[in-house]
Amino acid sequence: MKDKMSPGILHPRNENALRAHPLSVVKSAPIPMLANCNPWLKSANPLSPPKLFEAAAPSTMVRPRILIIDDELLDMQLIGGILGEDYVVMFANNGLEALEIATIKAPDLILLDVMLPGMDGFEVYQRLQADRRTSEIPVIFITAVGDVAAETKGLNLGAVDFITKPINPGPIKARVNTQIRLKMARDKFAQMAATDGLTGLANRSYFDAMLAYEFARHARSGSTLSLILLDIDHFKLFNDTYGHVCGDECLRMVARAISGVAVRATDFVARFGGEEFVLLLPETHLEGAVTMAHKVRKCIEDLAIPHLHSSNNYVSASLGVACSRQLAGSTATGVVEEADAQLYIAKAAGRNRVSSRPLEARPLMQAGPLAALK
Ligand code: GH3
Ligand code: MG
Ligand code: MG
Repeated sequence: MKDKMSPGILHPRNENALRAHPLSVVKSAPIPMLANCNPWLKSANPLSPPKLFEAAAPSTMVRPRILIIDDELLDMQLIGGILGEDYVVMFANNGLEALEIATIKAPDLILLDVMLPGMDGFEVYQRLQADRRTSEIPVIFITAVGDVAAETKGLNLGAVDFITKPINPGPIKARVNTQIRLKMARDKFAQMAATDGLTGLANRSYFDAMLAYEFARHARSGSTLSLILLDIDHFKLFNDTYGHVCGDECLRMVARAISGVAVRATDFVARFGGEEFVLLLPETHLEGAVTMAHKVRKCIEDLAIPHLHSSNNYVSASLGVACSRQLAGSTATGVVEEADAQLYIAKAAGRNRVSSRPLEARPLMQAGPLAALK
């Protein structure tokens, strides 16, 4: 049997004073870098995928990636040699190949020769711009020395800089380093804007973008999307009893527990607000989502965080589950509202439980009043 932390450690002397809690001596673990915590693209367009974390945050974890697009082998080798020490260098010798590599490998910077056979550098640039997966990648044009018209055109199109042939190691390194530093700073900012500072999970605005994107994707493909809304039970009393510092640590532990259960690459966990969390489960039917919700509930119970005012003396959570298939004419907001309604039922039924409507009862709920606002 699991050795649970004893609630007996609680402070006995003054009922009004904050009680000592085992968590108050727990040193907070560093906020984990969660695989599904993706910094998010500027766009609110639901058809535009929020950018993958992996693609956008190479800063300290891996070396930045640079794609060199040039049809002259010697130049490519020369530039590759200059940059290869500090960066992961990839090559393409024509426009089509370049577009493919840029889409798949998400480089941090592209060096693009203006003079290419077939599709020239300007056209490659315009195609990169037109695709949301590549439009944020900074591009430096490579032009022939003295080709002012090409430099002007490139900069007017939106290139961040240009370098000239014949290649000089000093200037090229300096210009590339500057652009990479700027890219890293932008990525870091995007990551921070999408992350909840306390738990390290995705934050609410990032969740909203993911929900819109996943919902649109599922509507197009006709597949199933499920959602779990989770609320910690009697958390106000937890704070009142043990203090907000313990409350914060409790939220971090719960966040880690949820992330430990949602391990599929497509599962997405976010802090919905306060002591509420949300799991977005693409390609998942109601039954699968309910099974997942039970696992999450148990994991939180198994943390065995003492809570004097909880029915079993430990921190627990209630969970509401909804599935896009259950809703007639469902909307993204409608799925959240259904999960919220189920969460309310779980609370009313005694907390520390999972609630969902049976599938047979569909259509279960029309899109709620908020859906009309969207
Ligand atoms: P219920 O079981 O019905 O959900 O009751 P509850 O007490 O959990 O719900 P209520 O909405 O009354 O209280 C939520 C509490 O969550 C109040 C608020 O102080 C606390 N809370 C929200 N965000 C944070 C946070 O970031 N840190 C801490 N420590 N507490 C938080
Ligand atoms: Mg709440
Ligand atoms: Mg609560």
